[in-house]
Amino acid sequence: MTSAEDNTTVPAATGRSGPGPMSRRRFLSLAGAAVAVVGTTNWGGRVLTPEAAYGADGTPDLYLAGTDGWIHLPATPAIAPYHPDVLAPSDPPGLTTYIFGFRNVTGMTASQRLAQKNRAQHSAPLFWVKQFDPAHPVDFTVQLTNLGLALRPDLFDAHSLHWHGFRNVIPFFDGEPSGSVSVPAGREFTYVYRPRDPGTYMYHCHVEDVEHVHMGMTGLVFVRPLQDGNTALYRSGRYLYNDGDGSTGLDREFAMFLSEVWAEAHWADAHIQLPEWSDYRADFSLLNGRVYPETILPNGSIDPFHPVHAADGDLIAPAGHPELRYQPHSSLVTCNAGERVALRFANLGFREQAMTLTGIRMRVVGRDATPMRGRNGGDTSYETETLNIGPGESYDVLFTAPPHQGPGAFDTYYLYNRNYTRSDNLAPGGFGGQATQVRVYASGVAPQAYPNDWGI
Ligand SMILES: [Cu+2]
Repeated sequence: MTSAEDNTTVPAATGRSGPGPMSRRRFLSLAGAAVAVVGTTNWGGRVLTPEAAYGADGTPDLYLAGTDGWIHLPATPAIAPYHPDVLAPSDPPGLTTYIFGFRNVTGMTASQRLAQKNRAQHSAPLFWVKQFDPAHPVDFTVQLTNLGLALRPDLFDAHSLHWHGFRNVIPFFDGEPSGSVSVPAGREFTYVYRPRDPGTYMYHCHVEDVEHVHMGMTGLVFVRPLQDGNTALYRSGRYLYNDGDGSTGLDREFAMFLSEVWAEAHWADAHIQLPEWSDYRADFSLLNGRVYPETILPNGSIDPFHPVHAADGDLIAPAGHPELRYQPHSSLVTCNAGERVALRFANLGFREQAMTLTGIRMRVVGRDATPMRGRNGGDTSYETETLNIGPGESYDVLFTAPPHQGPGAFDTYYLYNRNYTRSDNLAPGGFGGQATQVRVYASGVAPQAYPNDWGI
């Protein structure tokens, strides 16, 4: 791997700064082994120091806020006194569980932004970036503000952004607080990314990370390949990787983010108690922040770059489901027969999961943001019906929607966790819930405006 020194500027004879000599390590970093090059270099035509980025007052591509809040999980059967939590607000109705989390506050006024304290969502906003293009060098910036924890002002925890698996060259933007910076309550910070490697990642706060990850400061992020736009290899011009042959071309894409809730730990944070993490026992397994069958209810406003919110900046609940205001991501997969559908899986729960798609073979074409190619470039993708996903892992999967059978408007296939206690609502009222449906229509599903968009 590379290190920060690879990107250190060596003053040129003219006095202007310029790239250093082409050492072997530097050559390797340029060859694509590295990502997010941010040092005192003008490689790529732009001088950028951490100090410059820190002081940048330009408009960030994305503006996130870290805070606390409440989400809805099935209230019965209860786990007294932990679930549902008696401290949960009554508006909107149905909230049960205290969380920490992020919100997308891009484009908000200062008063709207500050009003999002105690309005965190789970999972965190899904977003994506384009692979860094040396021909058109533009960095991706994410500003993070820490609004503080409304319910726990005694916990003056900082927050940070950590792209898990992202091959950062320097730690400055890595978000790991002992080797980098984090954002104290009331402050903000701008992260700068130069994404070199396409694929599916996850991001999370890295402060007190077992606690903050479990409390909900987790989401999915992915990097779109430079090959996007090439309609010669695949009709849609959209891909998972720079495959060179169209093998990862896709017509639709859906994020499938796996997380967990141990009710006692969430209750403990709300009630000024200390959870004992060695007692960890997840009560709920979540898919995109919800449990089945709520996973198949509509999306809220989830397009990160065209956010729609209430006048005060609050999230707008999916129609008819006020309890899901802070869980905006649907997991329902909709597609037309014959289309190629990408599922981007990432797991930031603390247990291994086994996601099965019944009746349709999945082809695994990427793992941990790495295309399934051998050393000689050979195809190492494989077909499976079940994905075993460890904590911190991501998988990119493609399937081709089978012909529509009927007689209904759509055929339903189930995508669920094979460990039934984590996938199905076996208990009365519904526990577990890492399950959703794939609905295949004969035709008529419109092109997606953004990932997880139903198109209907
Ligand atoms: Cu945090």
